[in-house]
Amino acid sequence: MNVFGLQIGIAEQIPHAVGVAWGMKLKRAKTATLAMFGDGATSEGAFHEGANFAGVFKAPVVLVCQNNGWAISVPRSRQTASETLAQKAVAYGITGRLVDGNDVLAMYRETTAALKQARSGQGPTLIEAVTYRFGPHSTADDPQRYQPAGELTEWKDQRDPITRLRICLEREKLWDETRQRALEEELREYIARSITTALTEPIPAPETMFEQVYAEPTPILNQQRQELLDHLKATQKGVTFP
Ligand SMILES: Cc1ncc(C[n+]2csc(CCOP(=O)(O)OP(=O)(O)O)c2C)c(N)n1
Repeated sequence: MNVFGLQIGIAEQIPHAVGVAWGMKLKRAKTATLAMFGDGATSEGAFHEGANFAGVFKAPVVLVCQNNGWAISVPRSRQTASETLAQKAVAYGITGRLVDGNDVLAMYRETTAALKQARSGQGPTLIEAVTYRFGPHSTADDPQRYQPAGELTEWKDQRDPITRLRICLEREKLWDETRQRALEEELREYIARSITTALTEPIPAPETMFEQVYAEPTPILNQQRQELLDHLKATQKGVTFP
């Protein structure tokens, strides 16, 4: 699939994307990598190390910062004193682009251009996509405790990217209510079918979580794998679906 697993440590995916991009450059493959991260990630060391490395080695990478205004309860204003996040690109000698992240066509144009630039050996780009978080960060989060009243409503009512694209397409006579309803029905069925398929997948053996962590498992990893197998055997516990 050429897609990396999700990173839990904020910004860790950035050096990975830069490293893979540099590796592909060394192999003379005309390709590029793309990493996405939030505004909070720009305060992490991994972002700065990745961006610096990308600039020095002209790695074919596109860094897309989804600035949704919040890193859980930390507002963008407390994240950095920089006027924009895109301007951080200047210090690393890479292209910076400040884009309306709720404008689908603008994002498509800028991302395509950045990928083309990267693939043709012209260097990396940092795109700041300005947007807004439409829901809580997680099920443990309650934005009402920190979000200024009315801010979310303003973004939702006036800048929802899906509504904006729909209005644009309808104006161009490329979309209408009938097609919208048909698409929604098709997608509802697709999602229901996908959930059924996923739920009928066999449950993987617990020890498979140790696979594909490293090319060669480390002694500690092997030891932990054995401990898990012994534990499962001792407790006779099978794995049950939640
Ligand atoms: C290094 C690190 N510190 C803290 C956390 C806990 N944490 C998970 S998500 C998050 C906020 C992320 O905000 P942002 O980077 O803006 O991305 P968003 O979730 O808003 O897209 C935090 C602090 C973590 N996963 N990794």
